[in-house]
Amino acid sequence: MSLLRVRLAAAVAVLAVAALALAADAYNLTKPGSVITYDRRSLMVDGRRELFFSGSIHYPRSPYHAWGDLISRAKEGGLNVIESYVFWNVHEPEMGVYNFEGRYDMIKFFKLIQEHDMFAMVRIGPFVQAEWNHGGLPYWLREVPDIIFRTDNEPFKKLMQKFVTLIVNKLKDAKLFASQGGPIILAQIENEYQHMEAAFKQNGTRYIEWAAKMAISTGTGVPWIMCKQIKAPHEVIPTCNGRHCGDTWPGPTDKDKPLLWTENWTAQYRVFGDPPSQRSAEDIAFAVSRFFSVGGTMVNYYMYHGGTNFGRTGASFVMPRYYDEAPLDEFGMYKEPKWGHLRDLHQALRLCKKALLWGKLSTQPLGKLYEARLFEIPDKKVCVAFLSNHNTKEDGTVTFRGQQYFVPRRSVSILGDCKTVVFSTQHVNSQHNQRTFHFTDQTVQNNVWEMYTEGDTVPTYKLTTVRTEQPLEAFNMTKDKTDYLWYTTSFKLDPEDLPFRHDIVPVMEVSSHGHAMVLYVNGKYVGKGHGTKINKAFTLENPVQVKVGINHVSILSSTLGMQDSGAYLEHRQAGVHSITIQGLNTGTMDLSNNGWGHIVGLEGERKQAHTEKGGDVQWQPAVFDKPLTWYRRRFDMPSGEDPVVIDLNPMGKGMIFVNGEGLGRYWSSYKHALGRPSQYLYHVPRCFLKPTGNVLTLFEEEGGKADAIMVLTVKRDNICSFISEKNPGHVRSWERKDSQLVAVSNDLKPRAVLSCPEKKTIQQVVFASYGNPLGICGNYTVGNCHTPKAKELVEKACVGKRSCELVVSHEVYGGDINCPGTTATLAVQAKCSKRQRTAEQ
Ligand SMILES: *[C@@H]1O[C@H](CO)[C@@H](O)[C@H](O)[C@H]1NC(C)=O
Ligand SMILES: *[C@@H]1O[C@H](CO)[C@@H](O)[C@H](O)[C@H]1NC(C)=O
Ligand SMILES: *[C@@H]1O[C@H](CO)[C@@H](O)[C@H](O)[C@H]1NC(C)=O
Ligand SMILES: *[C@@H]1O[C@H](CO)[C@@H](O)[C@H](O)[C@H]1NC(C)=O
Ligand SMILES: CC(=O)N[C@H]1CO[C@H](CO)[C@@H](O)[C@@H]1O
Repeated sequence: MSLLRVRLAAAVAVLAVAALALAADAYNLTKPGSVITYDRRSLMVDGRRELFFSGSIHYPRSPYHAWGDLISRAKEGGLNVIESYVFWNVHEPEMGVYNFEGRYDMIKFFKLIQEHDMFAMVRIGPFVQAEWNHGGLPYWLREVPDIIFRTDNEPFKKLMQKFVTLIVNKLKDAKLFASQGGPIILAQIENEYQHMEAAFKQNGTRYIEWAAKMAISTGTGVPWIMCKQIKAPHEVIPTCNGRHCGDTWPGPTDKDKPLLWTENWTAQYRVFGDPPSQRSAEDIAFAVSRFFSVGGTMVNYYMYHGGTNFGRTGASFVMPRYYDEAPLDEFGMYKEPKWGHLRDLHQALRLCKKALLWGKLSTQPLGKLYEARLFEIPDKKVCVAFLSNHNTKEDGTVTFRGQQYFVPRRSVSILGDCKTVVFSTQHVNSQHNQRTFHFTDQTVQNNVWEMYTEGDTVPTYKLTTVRTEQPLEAFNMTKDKTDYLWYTTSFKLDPEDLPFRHDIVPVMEVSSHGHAMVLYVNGKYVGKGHGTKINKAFTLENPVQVKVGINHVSILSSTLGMQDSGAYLEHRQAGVHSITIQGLNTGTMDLSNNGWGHIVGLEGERKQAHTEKGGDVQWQPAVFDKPLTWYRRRFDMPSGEDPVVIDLNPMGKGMIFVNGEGLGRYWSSYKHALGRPSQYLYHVPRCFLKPTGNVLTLFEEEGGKADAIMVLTVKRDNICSFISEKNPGHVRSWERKDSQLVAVSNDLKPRAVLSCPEKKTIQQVVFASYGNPLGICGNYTVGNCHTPKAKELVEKACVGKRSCELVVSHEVYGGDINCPGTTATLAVQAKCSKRQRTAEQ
């Protein structure tokens, strides 16, 4: 018996794819130019040493309306440098076609940094990784004949040089380099090349040397750096990326180069499938203190503000929400205590700047796992000491210069004059806050949905134009214009092919290089499957109802961004590659060479269904839970100024748009190990919204109850303080008295400062206890020691004010007579809100 297949003519058709400076040390950045030099000790601006506290903020990850606030909040957090990568694929989407508008207006971003009197670092790459689509490389580079990315390859080097030169010239035209009076003091070429060099061997070495010379030849007048590149060419400064550069990195081998830390991860970026990520304020402060204690003079927080991977800009599997755990969260709100604790650290280090930049470094072991590192200018009596405890489980006490110090587990204490503790990484004096999401009326008002479904008429082979014997590679087909590619084939079955027993159902097995797919047989939804960030390839196995005669297979394959790391990025593959049907009477049928038809993109994409006007599609009253369906509704902007998010918990997987702007890919059906979607709240910047009639559009692949989607607002109105009287007090500066440096402060008691978000005041003190309270911000409880008048005193000092300061001391609150001699902690939770309007208003 022979199996009759409809052998489809394989014809490849040509596819026409539519195609700071803080007051005292302010530099005058408007003067003709500054010279940036360096030695082992530090970078220097016009010969003057400086400490650099830098934060990464990537301009395309926030609307430009938000840049000014982000930069000023970074400055308020004690930073004097802002860093950004440059993103080649958004600036040159087609070869020779450039875009520097809106979120991509790099020049405007660096000018804003200058207006804030801060320095800047530009990391041009142009390969940047950055969890950004294709690591920043444009798709079209893959189609350049004989190209191999990031190695000694002429086509790549030629295009890389052209782009780097273009960017440098644009920055020069705007006079943005320090040498021209601009803010940019450092520029980066390539990115974490070290492990690529191992893959490309001598070609890699030749390439990285070429890259350094090429960068220098652009003549920026500022030093160039290479991060994570131990054997960097002599012309550039190698820098460290990591979590603990103070303990894991000995510094550049060239002894005339400073210790610069370009990426100190403030958390971990997340991909779909990842559980929440954390890195505590205490741990970051510990690592940064260690770095400065070994002679580091610049740290860059990666990220200081992450923002959003809007539309299709994220790398494979990376969620739209980027480094939400950074000191400024996805919405640009202060994440406390991270933001405040690092601000306090910067202030403490700056207070000790003289010793740090000009003092002589020495170390003193203080016992196993305890160490003192000090910088001292003896004749001037300028000194700073870092006392560290590397024991992760035990607090301890050390004796340093005849005095005893309590050093909590895994901490660094900074002694500003080698005597007075001005900062301890484990003692957080800054306030805490709690983020909450609030239901808005806009969720229920006008909750009327329309739909346009593609799932009822999935394409079959007949409708396709691009036909080959085997399924085609997906990135090659979609050319980064869409995530979606249809694969279709048809085959014929005779009655004797079908299983004789009715309880045997044939199984279809579809294998893909990634990233996800939805399978239809004979126009009916069969199932879905997906890979993961680590294992992008996957196989979908599903029982299928086949019939005698011609059967049609339609597979919608999707990708979630192009990979952003590793060698040979230009060869990465996605999409369906093989398919079989098992359990037929006649054995396994292999359809991999059966003749395949392809359609790039969705019908709704071609018809612009995502736009505010709704495109050329026939919108109809919605029926929910349908796969491959576009849904949309209108909603008004929630009142007030709190950030707005859309809760997509009820949905499966797809894309979300508001007024035609892509907010990113969503994937609520992919649950992480704790049983929750990695991200279900999607940021809608207020500048994307109009007061009324905003259009929310989704393309849903799997089905979901769109009418249960909620419009929410975001607040950080619960502010808290949790400070022990043992914490270091607040030192404002040093003064010389009888040739001794003494701390200038009202007194050296720790202080709690509670401060509401802009335009809000403290309306209520929800909790206050002076004693041994327990819990976390949002849920404190009274311990067994408690002074009765704490709440009343806090209310008196705080209610009705935007911010208030509370001294943490027995002298203020008294003691609990039942707990003599205990060290007390002040815990306060307060609620901020806008002042109540009066009845007449
Ligand atoms: C900065 O330098 C420019 C040019 O040298 C000069 O005109 C200006 O007065 C300076 N500004 C300050 C604040 O020193
Ligand atoms: C180095 O480049 C040459 C061509 O320029 C190529 O033949 C060789 O395979 C490359 N070696 C590696 C390790 O990439
Ligand atoms: C991508 O397409 C090019 C021709 O455009 C072809 O040479 C190459 O082999 C294709 N790559 C894959 C992985 O199919
Ligand atoms: C609040 O904290 C107490 C213990 O301090 C704990 O038992 C309780 O579950 C917490 N409640 C919430 C809502 O987190
Ligand atoms: C040098 C260093 O600390 N590298 C770490 C960076 O973070 C990743 C992910 O958390 C770790 O795997 C590395 O070890």
